[in-house]
Amino acid sequence: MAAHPEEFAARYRAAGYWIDETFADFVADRTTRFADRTAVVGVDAHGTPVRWTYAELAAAADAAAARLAGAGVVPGDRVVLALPNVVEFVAVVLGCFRAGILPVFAQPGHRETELSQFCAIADAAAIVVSGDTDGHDHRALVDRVAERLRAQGVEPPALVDVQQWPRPGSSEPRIHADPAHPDLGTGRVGVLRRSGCAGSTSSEGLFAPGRAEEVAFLQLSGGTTGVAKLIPRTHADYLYSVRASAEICGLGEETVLLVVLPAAHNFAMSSPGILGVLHVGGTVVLARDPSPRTAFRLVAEERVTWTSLVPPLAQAWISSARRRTPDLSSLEVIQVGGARLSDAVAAEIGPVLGARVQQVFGMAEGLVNYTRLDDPDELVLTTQGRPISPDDEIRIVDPADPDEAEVPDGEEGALQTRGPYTIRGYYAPGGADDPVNRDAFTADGFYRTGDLVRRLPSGHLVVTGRAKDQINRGGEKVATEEIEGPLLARPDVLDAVVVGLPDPYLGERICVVVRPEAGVRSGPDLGAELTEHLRASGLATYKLPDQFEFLDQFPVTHVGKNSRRDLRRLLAARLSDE
Ligand code: J2J
Repeated sequence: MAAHPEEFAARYRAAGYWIDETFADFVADRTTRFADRTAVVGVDAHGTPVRWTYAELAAAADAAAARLAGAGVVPGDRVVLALPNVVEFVAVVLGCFRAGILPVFAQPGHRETELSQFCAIADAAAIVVSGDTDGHDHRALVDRVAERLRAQGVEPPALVDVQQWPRPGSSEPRIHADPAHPDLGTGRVGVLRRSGCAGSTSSEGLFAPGRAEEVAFLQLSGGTTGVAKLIPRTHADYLYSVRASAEICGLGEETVLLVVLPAAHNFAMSSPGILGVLHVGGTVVLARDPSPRTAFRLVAEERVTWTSLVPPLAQAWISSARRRTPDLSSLEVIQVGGARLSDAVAAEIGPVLGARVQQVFGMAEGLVNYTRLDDPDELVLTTQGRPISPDDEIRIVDPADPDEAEVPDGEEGALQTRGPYTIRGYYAPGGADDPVNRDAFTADGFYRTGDLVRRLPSGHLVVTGRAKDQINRGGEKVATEEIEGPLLARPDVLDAVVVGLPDPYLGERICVVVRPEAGVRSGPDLGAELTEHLRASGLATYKLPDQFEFLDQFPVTHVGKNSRRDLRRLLAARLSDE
């Protein structure tokens, strides 16, 4: 089960969800239509302030595409982007779209473990970083990625460092001037080279015919295993979610969006995000760091009307605003999503920050739920919203039932979904038959979200828990296996289990319960050594544990397939009680 079956595709076209617009068309149209309006405000990779009109953004995008071409990237290639919130990020994304290059949306916090997986799975032609960023040398990081890939027999990607580009505003090459790549900029490309899909032809089925229905980029899955999963989103499906999101949120030319979350995250890109704002001719303001101080300054200076936060940031804004009474008078809506917002914090946002709350429960695989701006307070403050589309199909099943029978109305169950902008399969070498796809999708094409929810008669969903081996640390998703794997490889660790413990600020914090080998001294020193080991193994910074616990024995579980999951639950329950 990979591409949407024709019967569904036909329905989505007939309903007007899937239209014949590619991202190349989108960029060309909006940057022309809104040419003189302000598109992007932020800083460049050197920290210099930049303001771009839509016309200037188009020029910057063309220049970025030309630089990728100069690095040997051709239409149809995948390019891993691991950039912070700098204006070059927007230029590179739109440049890729114009050129028919497929971005792979990584994060600047990713390290060689993640980046080498993305490069290998996507067979990336280049990796784009901002050299010296936030205290980390990303050029050296790319060297380490290349080393790992070579060791696996994979050709390493070209390094593209936006810090080595001319400053925005200086004269730039135009992509049409590159005779080596006559297709660049025409938008007439975007078909994946078959060799590109990890050397396999069996994933052909992931790509539907017709340009707008081809894959436009790869998003990242939060992940539930040690193996990264890439999410192939098509022009048609994603642009539908962007248009519908902009409409639900009532965005217009006057919208000024402050992007505080990592710009490449699906929330920041599309719910309604950067693309939703560019769709309507509004202004995107990029915050280089997520601190309330920076955000409050930008809100006041740029008269920001709209922003998106994860719950810990919403809390940070509330406590900061109580201390310094910033001018947030322009702010109309604060969206909160990515992790469960507590009802108590939700109720404080309006009174303290003076903006309306919108809860957003979304996933890079597709489905996005919003509370609507005219929903009664009760729903806005206590639910995570309802789906974008009338054709988003929701199924809530018994997580303990192997046949996945639906639970009675209103009861808690595991959420499965299918619809016009939800994928039918990950971008995997084995295509539909790949194990990641067999586990994550039902035979009839529903995506198993791993979330436990309850549905109200209004259709609003309440997220009540999770049935996947993942920790949601304030919106950042970490698969338990990613941390356990490198620890289990150590001779002084007999066993290690990662559990999420309730945390008043993060929602959940990462705790590793370790059974040391006999005779090994446990304690803070061992904890620090294990953290160092994880860092040295090349794991993303945000996945490093918050806490270690050492036990001589683990509680006993029933032997069986899910025993490790049960063990996690037992340990989490035991540690939370303490
Ligand atoms: C509880 N859990 C939530 C919420 C996401 C918009 C907003 C968020 C994401 C995102 C996104 C939650 N309450 N309000 O892509 O477009 C958890 C669920 C879900 C997983 C998806 C968007 N909002 N979650 O967070 O792909 O567990 O997308 O399945 O990063 O985050 O994570 P991700």
